[in-house]
Amino acid sequence: MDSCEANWPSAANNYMMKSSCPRQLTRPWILKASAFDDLERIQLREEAKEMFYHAYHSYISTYPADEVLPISCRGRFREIDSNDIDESIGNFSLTLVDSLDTLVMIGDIDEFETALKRIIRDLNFDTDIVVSVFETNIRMLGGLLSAHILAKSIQDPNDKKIRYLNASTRHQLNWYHSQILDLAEDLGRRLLPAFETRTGIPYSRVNLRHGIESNGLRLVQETCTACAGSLILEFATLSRLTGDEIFEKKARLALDSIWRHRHRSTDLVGTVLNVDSGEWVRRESGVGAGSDSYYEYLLKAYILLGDSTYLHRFNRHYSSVMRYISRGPFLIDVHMHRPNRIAKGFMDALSAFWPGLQVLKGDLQSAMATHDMFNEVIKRHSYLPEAFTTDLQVYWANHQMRPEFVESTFFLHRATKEDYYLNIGRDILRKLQDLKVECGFAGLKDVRTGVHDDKMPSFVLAETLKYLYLLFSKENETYIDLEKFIFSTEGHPLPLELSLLGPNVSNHEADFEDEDSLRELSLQHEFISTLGLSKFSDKQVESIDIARLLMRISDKFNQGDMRKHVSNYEISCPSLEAQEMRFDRHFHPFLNQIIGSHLSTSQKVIGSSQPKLVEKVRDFASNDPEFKRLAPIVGLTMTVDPNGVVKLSIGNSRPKELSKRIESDLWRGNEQCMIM
Ligand code: DMJ
Repeated sequence: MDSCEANWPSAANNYMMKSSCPRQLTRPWILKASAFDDLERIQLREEAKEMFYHAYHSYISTYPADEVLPISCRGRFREIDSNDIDESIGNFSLTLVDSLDTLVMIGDIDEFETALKRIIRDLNFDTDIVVSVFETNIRMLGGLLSAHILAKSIQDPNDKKIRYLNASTRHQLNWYHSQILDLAEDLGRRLLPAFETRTGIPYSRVNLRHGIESNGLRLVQETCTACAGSLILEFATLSRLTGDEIFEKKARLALDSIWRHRHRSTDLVGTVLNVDSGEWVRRESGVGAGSDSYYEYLLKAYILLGDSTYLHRFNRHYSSVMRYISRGPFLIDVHMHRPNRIAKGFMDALSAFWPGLQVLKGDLQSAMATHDMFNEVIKRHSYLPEAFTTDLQVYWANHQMRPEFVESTFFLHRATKEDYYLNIGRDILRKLQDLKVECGFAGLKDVRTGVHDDKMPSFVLAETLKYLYLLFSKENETYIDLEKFIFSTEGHPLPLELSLLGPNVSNHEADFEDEDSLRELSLQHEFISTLGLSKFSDKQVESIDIARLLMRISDKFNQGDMRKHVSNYEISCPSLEAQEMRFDRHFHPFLNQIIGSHLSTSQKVIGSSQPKLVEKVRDFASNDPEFKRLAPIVGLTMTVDPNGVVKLSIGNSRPKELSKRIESDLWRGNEQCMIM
């Protein structure tokens, strides 16, 4: 048994025999030009767009329904003719709102404009309908907010704060006066009564007209961790755009409360808790259904809002997940109080978002292994079943065309530029085409029988088809500049500059209960400024500059002459703090990944070539204009050590205490962090 195999649970043996170890990432920093045939890539991109149109126009023929039933070609409404009790729909034209920003991403501003006008004319939230707070937030509120932001950006493409477009447009949307933001605010206020609980953790359901004072809503006190913990991105955006702090405060207090109720020694959370007592009702801890976007929102809240409390919490949870839940490429639920006891023998399809989140975290190697495992399941059953066992057997057989796997594929492709992920994307697209029916795409009741389900959830348009389109699009081919956004859990883009746009709601209640946590956070801050990130903003050096510089250096060492001298690469600096640096909010997630690869690897060269290498390094450092411009500002130095390892370091002074900690705990005695 090799070292990789030894880490895998024995139930995975079947899979192991077939695929041996997960693929290793080689030379992750090389951003190769894609060898995937470009014509084919463009065809696939256009095909994804056509698929979106097929779904969208089918839906529009049933407007103002929430969704279209793709086989019977009828609209799906809440409780009117079908007694539909699904609380993610609410007679509020869900699919249209959820699709708005996809229209912009594919560049159909005509249709975007028509859709906005429809919504402004017709949408009314003053209805006696009970909806899910979580679903309404991520799909409706998120859809409205990103549509408003994009409408503003189209209206004034030269406004410095909101310059988000890659392409010019003849549309001016002169008629638009923030009516969509008004709708979002109205909706946000209708969700607020849900937060009237002793813990600040919101009820899972609310009546749009009567709050929680009807339908016995106060009696239902259970909610899921993801339901309560995935509100901050949309609520903070609403606060920042309207200037009213209430939304962000409520969402933040809910997160504070979940954090307080985590298990103190394992740092794990369960999947269901009581909104009044905060007690855990279901104590299994995992990353799939019930918890998924809670983790996602902690990391993304940090990236979006720059509040390191969220990062601190994410990091603590991440370490616990990797310690207790992650087993080889699998993620297996454990009991939050007894983390060595497995709580479930299967994984769900929702967990396929995890590798995408790991890309943002910078843990590319684990992301690739888990993503590969999901791909194996798909290869075996043609589609990802709703749940499967660790020997890759079907556990829950339905398939809802969920976006998580394609989302992770998109992020992995952006981070690695490997054609491998385009090939996987092509397979996903082909399989999805097989689900095409008269009025859209229909999921499967059972992946083993291929029997269709007459449903097309709104997330197919908001996410699945969007991520497919984006996967086959080059950076400059999307109508909006994705580097300026972070995606919500429903695939709605929210701008990274958000924290500059409005009130900053911080001061977490009971943030850091113990001295260790406090110390860790202040060290982290110190480290970030020591590394020069504060200098970046002072001197107006942007993250993109430094990322480009690192890429230039990397390219240099992997081209022609130099390539001969490079023999292998090895991981040598898995520094926690160095990884934190990447999440300074001035750093874009995709760039984080690129920089991350540099930070965590070293490049070894053949001893005998060393003099030549030293010469090349010197030559580069003294002649490259970008290097010369940026190196003094960020404290960047490049050296070749006696073993022939090229070292790059950022930052030149470190406080004593921090330096001690780094040497003992993190950098294992290395004087400086090597980033090549
Ligand atoms: C979507 O609404 C979101 O991605 C959410 O986070 C999870 N469920 C669906 C997709 O599966």
